[in-house]
Amino acid sequence: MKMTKEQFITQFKKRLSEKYAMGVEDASPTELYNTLGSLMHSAYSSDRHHTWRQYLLNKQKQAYYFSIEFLPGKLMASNLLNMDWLETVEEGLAELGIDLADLTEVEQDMALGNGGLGRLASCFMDSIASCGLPGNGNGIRYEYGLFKQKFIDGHQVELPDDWLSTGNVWEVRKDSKAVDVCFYGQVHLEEDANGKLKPVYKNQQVLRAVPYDTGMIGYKNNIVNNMRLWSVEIPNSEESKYRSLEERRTIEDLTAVLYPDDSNAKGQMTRLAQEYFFVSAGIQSIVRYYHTLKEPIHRIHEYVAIHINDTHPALCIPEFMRIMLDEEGMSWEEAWAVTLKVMSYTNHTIMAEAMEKWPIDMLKQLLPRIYQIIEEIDRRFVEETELKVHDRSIIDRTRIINHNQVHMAHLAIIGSHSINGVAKLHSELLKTVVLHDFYSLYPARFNNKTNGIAERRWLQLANRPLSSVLDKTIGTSWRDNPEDLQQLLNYQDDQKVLNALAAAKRQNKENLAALIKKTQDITVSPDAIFDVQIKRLHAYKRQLLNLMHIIKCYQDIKNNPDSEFYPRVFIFGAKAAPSYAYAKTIIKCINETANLVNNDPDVKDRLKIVFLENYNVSLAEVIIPAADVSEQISLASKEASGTSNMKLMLNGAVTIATLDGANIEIRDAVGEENINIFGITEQEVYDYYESNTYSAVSYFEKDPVIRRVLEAFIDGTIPNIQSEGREVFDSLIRYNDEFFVLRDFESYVKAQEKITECYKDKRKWQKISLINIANAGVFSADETVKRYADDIWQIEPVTEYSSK
Ligand code: 26V
Repeated sequence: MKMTKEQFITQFKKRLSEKYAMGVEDASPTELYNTLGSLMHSAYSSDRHHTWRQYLLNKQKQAYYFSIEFLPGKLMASNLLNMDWLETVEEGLAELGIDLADLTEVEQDMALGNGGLGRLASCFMDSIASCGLPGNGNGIRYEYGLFKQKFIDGHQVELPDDWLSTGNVWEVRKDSKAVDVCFYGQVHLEEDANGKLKPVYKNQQVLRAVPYDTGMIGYKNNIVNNMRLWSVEIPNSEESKYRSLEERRTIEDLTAVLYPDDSNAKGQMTRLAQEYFFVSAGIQSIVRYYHTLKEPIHRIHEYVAIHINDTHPALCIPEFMRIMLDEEGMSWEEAWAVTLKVMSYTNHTIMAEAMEKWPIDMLKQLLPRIYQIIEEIDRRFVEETELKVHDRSIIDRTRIINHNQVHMAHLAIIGSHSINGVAKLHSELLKTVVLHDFYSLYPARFNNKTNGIAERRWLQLANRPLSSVLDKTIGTSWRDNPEDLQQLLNYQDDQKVLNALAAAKRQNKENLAALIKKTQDITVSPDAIFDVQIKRLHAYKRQLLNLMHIIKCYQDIKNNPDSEFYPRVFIFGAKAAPSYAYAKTIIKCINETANLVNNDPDVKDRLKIVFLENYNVSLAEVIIPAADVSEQISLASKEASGTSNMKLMLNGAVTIATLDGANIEIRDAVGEENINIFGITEQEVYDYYESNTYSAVSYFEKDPVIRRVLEAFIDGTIPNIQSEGREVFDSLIRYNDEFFVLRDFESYVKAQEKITECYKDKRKWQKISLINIANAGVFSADETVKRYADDIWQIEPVTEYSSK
């Protein structure tokens, strides 16, 4: 795909003229963006076709990553990088008087996900292609992505994200690959001519699933995999049934919006229908492809691996069974044997309220045949387990159908050969606590796959100043092999290198400061410590602990205006689920505290609070390179892994963290001295649960600092939070502080004081920052997906590969 600058310029001008009948001078950034996008698209399409042919000819086993969320962000820069076009295009455009950044600016973020789970899926897509692995995404093409967040009077307001309104240059609609997905109706089983039971359906609703494919381009390897997203339509044959606008709207709503609630599954039919819709369409298209290989159906597991990303696609299991039984004519035993070999499942959360369950009636009504199959899986599970265990109560706790509900995690576990958590601690907790019963039944299925991040997006693209220092210091091999960042350790006492790293950080901080000025009209100084907490707003992530520490700092300054206080900018980015009232309350409290602190002359700009609106992937790409401090302060045991912790570390931020999720592995990588650990351990948390001895009010009574901080929430110190301040106060004192914020407050404050002291010692700080960058390579998603490929999917990189 390589070309020269001159070739690019010629082609670009030609394409612009063909597309818009225009010259460069007259074109708008959007027109220029579309021109470049379309040029890129044509250029990688042949590689895409070639990759696909190669997999087909080699009959390679392929993995299909089923995820209800993908969160790629913008694709232009990362596609350019992976195509090895970035420099040529930048230079070529510059020659035409165009800044590439002005073009990428007009691209809309593809935000078809809520947070960690969706972003992980997209990092994996990048890494799978970059490692030359045959793996594809399967999901939903939501017409509206995650809501856009605005603050009005400090409150979060949600606006629709109409991301497709400006078109999408990367996707290709594939009409020929559309399939039908059926809902509702009645079903009964009848014997066919061969004496086999076959389902007979009445009154089904038939919908059309149309795929839109987006190329997932590997890093400089000519591999282009596929992310297939499904969109709903009314089939021609059914047109006459849906006459009224309202009837049509109900159908079209199916793939209209991404559910923005990542804390509790709401019992909505649409959500359940979404889950079945993309699962059924995806599996049908896989089986259809499999038949072109002309291999016998009972060997499908040798060619296909299906991954269930969290429980949302767990219907993969009964749907795959349905096709094997009803369409391929397999016996139950044969069908179950292949299903188990094909399926694998990742758990992403241990929060009980996020465990997905559906009422039996709803499943039965929407998916009568699937429900029959789930019932039979459940019946056989019970029958089999009864023979294995002495204590019958385990069956009650593990079966799929219980208390009128279908437990999706149980379905996913019972139907998969591999079950993994996303960090060492998380995977251990699954085995010992959360899924202990299942672990005792199927110990061999359980394994760990610590999350990873696409280092190309989060360092090479997001942080070019740092990348260029790295190139000059250790050469460029880290770009292919992030573990080579280790070589940086040789320079930890080299003041010239430390200065260069500090200069890169400074440049990124200036860049973020400019963005803060532009978007929030707040002036911040790059001399201050930039302290960053960016993630979904959740009680367990404890943005409140951060806020309480800020209020303490403010009170210290007020009580002693002339005392020394090292300047800090506290930066937040977070969306709250629209229905999550408490999370919204915290947003309001942070915003009002910001208002108070940022405008108080006594503070003399030593303390600033910035809550950036509409946190998303693109904003993260600006914030992360500028961070000095990375806040990873969830209550131990609650954060499955975290991935912003890895991104911030990679960009030289120093972490303040509890021993939770992947923070533990970060500590192991950098050493105790190069991270600031505080707070109770997961064991202590469980001990409190067991002994029931936690008393939040006693901390309020004993600790005058805590008392003073909490009183600020209810005594008018922070204006405009009469009800919100009371709600926070009550959550801690009246309802006994579910996430042990008061328990960890003192040790958090101490850790923060240590950070300030350390930062004042510039050289020491720079060295710690370097050590963090140098050790971040182990968190490359390339390594993570290779482990999935070897241990779970049993897929191999394409062997014989010739470009075209
Ligand atoms: C649940 C639901 C429930 C219904 C409505 C929509 C919805 C969307 C997502 C979820 C589950 C969210 C789980 C999640 O994002 N977990 C995060 O996964 C990251 C990647 O493994 C991990 O780093 C984070 O620690 C974990 O919180």
